[in-house]
Amino acid sequence: MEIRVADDGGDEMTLLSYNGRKYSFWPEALQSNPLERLPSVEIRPDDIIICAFPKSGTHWVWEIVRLLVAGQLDRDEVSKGSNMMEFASEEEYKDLPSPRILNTHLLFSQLPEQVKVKKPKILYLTRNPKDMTVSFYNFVMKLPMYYKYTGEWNNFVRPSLEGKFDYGSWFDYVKDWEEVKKTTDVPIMTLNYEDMKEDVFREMKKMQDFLGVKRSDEFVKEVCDHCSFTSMKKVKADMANIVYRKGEVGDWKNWFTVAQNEWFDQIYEQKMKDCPLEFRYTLK
Ligand code: PPS
Repeated sequence: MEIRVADDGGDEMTLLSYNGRKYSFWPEALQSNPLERLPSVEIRPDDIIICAFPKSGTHWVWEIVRLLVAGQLDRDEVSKGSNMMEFASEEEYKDLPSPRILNTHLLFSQLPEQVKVKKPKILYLTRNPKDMTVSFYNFVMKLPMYYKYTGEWNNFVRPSLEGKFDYGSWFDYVKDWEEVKKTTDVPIMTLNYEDMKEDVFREMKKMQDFLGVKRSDEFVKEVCDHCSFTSMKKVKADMANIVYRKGEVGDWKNWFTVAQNEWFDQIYEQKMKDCPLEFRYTLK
């Protein structure tokens, strides 16, 4: 169902509501909603699933994993979008060659039921919530045909972090994954955007160990370069100005006012008091 949700200034955005949760809106979903079919989607044991809250660097990790697994730097423009679990059609799921590199912003409990049985490898990615929120705001503003939103940053921050918009609350999302990691026997590796910005080569070596892929250091370095922000912005022409905005740690300082920052720190303390997750908001 198509819904309109207001920010703190009364400006509304269009979203998709399904089973009590909110998703990014796209008109085709009103005809055939892939989310309805998702629980029964067939999973293959060699699937790799990248899970992240929106704007955490999913495109970056997806491209790295795609190239690491392929073992070659092809320049084919495969779109991450057609491998996105909540949007993929039945045909797209079936037609993707193994190993499929799937990606999603859904919770673990929303993934296909076969995930628990087939135990595909999951790469779970996090990013500091201040930069994530800035990235989210800019993304929404760049897609007026879907979100139909023209609100101000000042009116966006609070409702966004309180979970009013698509995919709900970042806090609930990361806390849910922390619980899942404690209980499931599905293999999950946690990645973090700031760690990747600090040393992507180091993080890629960990990724390939987890995925059971062995590539030479030279190749891993080539993938690092191929997947740098500048290179991806150039190559991924279709999404260049929408997804590849700044690619930095700490841009939130250009957006959060002192008051918003104080409010955020207070909310973080309150919501995360039982969850020992820590994030870096700047890199030295
Ligand atoms: S989406 O649409 O939710 O799947 O977006 P997602 O890919 O998760 O996150 C988009 C942000 O990731 C940044 N990005 C990168 N950073 C560093 N290096 C590379 N190669 C890279 N590719 C994407 C992208 O710029 C978005 O962050 P912001 O802060 O908006 O620039």
